[in-house]
Amino acid sequence: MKFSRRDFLKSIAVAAAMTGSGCSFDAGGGKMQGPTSQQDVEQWVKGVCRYCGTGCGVLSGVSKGKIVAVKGDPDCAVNKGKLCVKGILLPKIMDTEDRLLHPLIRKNGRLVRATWDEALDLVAAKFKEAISQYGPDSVAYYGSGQNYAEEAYLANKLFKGCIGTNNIDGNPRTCMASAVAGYTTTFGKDEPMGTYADIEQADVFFIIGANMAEAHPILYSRLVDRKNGNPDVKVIVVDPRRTRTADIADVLLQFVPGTDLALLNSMAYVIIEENLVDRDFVANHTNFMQGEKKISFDEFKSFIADYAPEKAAGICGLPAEQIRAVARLFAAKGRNTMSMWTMGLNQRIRGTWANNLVHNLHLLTGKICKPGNTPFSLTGQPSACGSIREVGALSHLLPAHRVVANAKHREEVARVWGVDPAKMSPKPGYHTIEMFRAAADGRLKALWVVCTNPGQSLPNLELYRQGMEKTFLVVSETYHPTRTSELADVVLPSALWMEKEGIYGNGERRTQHIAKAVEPPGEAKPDVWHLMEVAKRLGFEKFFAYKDTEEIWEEYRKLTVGTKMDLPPYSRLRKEHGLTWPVPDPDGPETYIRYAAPYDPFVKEGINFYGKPDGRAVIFARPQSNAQEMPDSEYPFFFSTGRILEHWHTATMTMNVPEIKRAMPEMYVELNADDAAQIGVKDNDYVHITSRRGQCRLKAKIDGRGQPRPGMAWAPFHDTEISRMINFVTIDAFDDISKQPEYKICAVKIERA
Ligand SMILES: Nc1nc2c(c(=O)[nH]1)N[C@H]1C(S)=C(S)[C@@H](COP(=O)(O)OP(=O)(O)OC[C@H]3O[C@@H](n4cnc5c(=O)[nH]c(N)nc54)[C@H](O)[C@@H]3O)O[C@H]1N2
Ligand SMILES: Nc1nc2c(c(=O)[nH]1)N[C@H]1C(S)=C(S)[C@@H](COP(=O)(O)OP(=O)(O)OC[C@H]3O[C@@H](n4cnc5c(=O)[nH]c(N)nc54)[C@H](O)[C@@H]3O)O[C@H]1N2
Ligand code: SF4
Ligand SMILES: [Mo]
Repeated sequence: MKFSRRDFLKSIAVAAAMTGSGCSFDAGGGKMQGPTSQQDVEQWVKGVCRYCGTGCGVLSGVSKGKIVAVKGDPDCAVNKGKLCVKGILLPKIMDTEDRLLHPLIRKNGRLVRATWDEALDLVAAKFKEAISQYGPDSVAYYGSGQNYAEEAYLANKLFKGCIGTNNIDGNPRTCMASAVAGYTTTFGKDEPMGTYADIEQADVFFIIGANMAEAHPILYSRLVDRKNGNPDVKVIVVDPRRTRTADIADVLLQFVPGTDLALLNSMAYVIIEENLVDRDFVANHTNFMQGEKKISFDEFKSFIADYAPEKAAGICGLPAEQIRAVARLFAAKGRNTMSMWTMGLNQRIRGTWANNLVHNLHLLTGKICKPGNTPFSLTGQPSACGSIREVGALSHLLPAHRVVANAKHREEVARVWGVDPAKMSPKPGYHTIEMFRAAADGRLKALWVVCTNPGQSLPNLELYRQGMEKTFLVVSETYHPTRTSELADVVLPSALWMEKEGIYGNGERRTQHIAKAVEPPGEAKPDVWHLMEVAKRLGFEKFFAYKDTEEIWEEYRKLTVGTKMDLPPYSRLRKEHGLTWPVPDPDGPETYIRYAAPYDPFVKEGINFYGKPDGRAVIFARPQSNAQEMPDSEYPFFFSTGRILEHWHTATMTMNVPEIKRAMPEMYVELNADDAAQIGVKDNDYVHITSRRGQCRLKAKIDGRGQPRPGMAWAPFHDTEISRMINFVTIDAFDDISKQPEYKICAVKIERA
């Protein structure tokens, strides 16, 4: 199937992949020429897009102290000069009416202007009081995959090293935790072995639970180019909803939500039954396991016997022959296969297992650690990898993929931090849901939220908003009000992207530098400054005496040396256009593929999964298991949630872009046409979506951009209007391994409003 540029533009709704100069696009009727003006640009400053984990390089055009234009960085390997609509329109998020220009403190129930000293003294006093009265575990920090690495690094040092609590978590828990757990259980180390360059080498794409056309548009454009240039390339899309991504699919498996485990096991069944296993690879590089127990290939085979396509077909709602066909495509000898997935697998109570089962298919067929052959988890946020997974800013982690439970790891980190290792707790702190539960039930006395908006983005929101109101809440934000800052006791104004220098690490292990291009407005200050000032007031000044972000980075970099996650020096990152780690020689090359010679500098020959003591990856026996909440007679629909191209999460940034706001002012719910007819709902009618936890009221879209299968409804979570905030409806059940919540499935009823 040939896919034209026109189809591509249509498929991503508004023009994406526009080059920086003189582009135009039609945003819902309002024709706009050249979204940003390049005429008066005095200087182009190098950075990285503020939004998705693709990590497109950008050049920001500065004029009279303002960013007036953004174009794709032609020297960045990720995007080679292309940007999607959100990237191109970045200048519009800088200078907005709702930018927070000075600190706010709650007095007599109202947030009023305060000086920096008043605000910081109050934060320090409240944290001190809680720590001395209730101990270090009565305070917590909730951070973000959109923070610069230096910001997350300092937060980790302050809380884990100085205060002595591991209560630091962040929004990647809602996003990447199952991918982390998947990689670490299967391979012993986090993060993908491949890079985006595999896209240009792959012949078969297995895209499961990812809507790349809307969520990773520039990667999607690379996929479209690969397919257009090579007629033999096949694309398989697995999603219970027909999405824009499915427009280029050769096969769409529009299956029953939550039946991925059955499908993936059934593909493994076919691979074994039809002799598509790479026996040498399996014998030399893998172990089979069921839970903690090592099993034999034959035992695995009898486990998988339950998943014959004829049986899985009934569970998944797919023809058995289609499952067979897809397994054959995946496993075809002599062809390269790349899997990509995102939240459709991760945001599930069996997200970790689902990740394991994708890895299984690559391990069984040996389609791994070779160009174009890789199980590649797409990362959501611009620096969920760089700032959270690598820095170790989750409640169980320490820098460079270390863990708090390991005494040697704690000592190594304490040495570089200059703190007493005895002060560092071996006990993992609160993960996200537990943290906000602790706020709701009073265990948490003070909470600092930085660069994330949990007052809108957490599931089962009613409970957690109450928690945020109860506890002493500090919010570092660029805008006000947001659905979180409105609940705060103190709001600290933050410098935004390119108003501060720092590092992002994207989804392919690429570390990239963002220069400071302009001054922040008003009294806004970088988040590192917030952290250093609070640390000082808590008595930890000597641990935070940095003169710039380079010093912070170089301290952190020491912790990466010799870990096989070696990061490059700042001086190099300033000059170059991103490097994929490990970069063990500070002046040496980046790494294309991990675990395999000749690419990985730590592997002399062949393949070595060195994250595991015996160098072998694990093929796991994991059974199908239902979502936490399944449809029943009272709540008969599957309800799923996600995102659309134009908006970013809680839309604090994108609703500030007039062109985007005009095109997509209000969120909606997608219904299947047959379901809509049955409940008597027409396109654009309003409906109530009700779960056991809450309700929202949304416009119905039938045969719109995405089309759910019968029995399923789907809505984006970008709307800030209380009656349209779908997280009052979603469930807070979470994966017991990764602790990631199940945003992708709950049960609802749908009625005309
Ligand atoms: N435009 C835009 N891009 C973004 C973001 C944004 O806000 N806006 N956010 C970024 C972030 S942080 C993230 S995490 C990524 C997320 O990127 P994606 O995960 O690609 O996006 P989602 O829309 O959350 O969900 C993807 C798909 O999962 C499907 N799905 C639902 N249930 C199931 C299921 O049971 N099985 C399977 N296989 N699929 C299912 C949904 O129908 C949906 O099409 O996007 C990143 N990119
Ligand atoms: N229903 C549903 N809910 C979901 C999901 C879903 O699929 N469905 N997905 C989940 C996922 S994957 C994610 S990643 C989360 C994302 O959820 P959030 O992280 O809560 O959403 P954002 O809108 O990205 O919040 C970032 C905030 O940081 C502010 N900000 C921007 N730049 C800076 C800065 O430099 N410093 C500071 N201090 N603040 C800044 C922005 O204004 C914004 O308010 O949502 C989760 N929630
Ligand atoms: S694809 Fe992602 S990183 Fe690239 S311009 Fe678009 S939002 Fe930015
Ligand atoms: Mo995410």
